[in-house]
Amino acid sequence: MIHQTNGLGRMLGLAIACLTLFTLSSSAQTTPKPTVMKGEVLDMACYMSSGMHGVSHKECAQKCINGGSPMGLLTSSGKVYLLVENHDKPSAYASAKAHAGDQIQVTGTYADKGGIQGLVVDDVK
Ligand SMILES: [Cu+2]
Repeated sequence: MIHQTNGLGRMLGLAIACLTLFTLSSSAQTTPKPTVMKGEVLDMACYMSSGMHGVSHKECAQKCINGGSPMGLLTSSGKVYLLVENHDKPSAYASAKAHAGDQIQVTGTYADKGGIQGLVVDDVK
């Protein structure tokens, strides 16, 4: 009887350990943590070709972005992240487009693919 209880207890312990491990690994894979970043909305065409940004470039940035130029976020540390639309939340990306040259706060999902670091935009403030 005692032996049986111990065996059951060990099995239960193992089952709980497996479940915990499974829960930890699956949550890490399926729900990436939202990232919050602050920075200037860049018109990537002018920034990549000639480094132009900031208040003096605001009007041009708005034109370029309205014309289809990709957007980036220039953080205070000088790092640039490509901003892309979350197809489930297109209004957030549209809101970023209206802030060319402005400082904004973006909440999104960080992604690193093929050397490009970017944020899938979920929310803009
Ligand atoms: Cu421009």
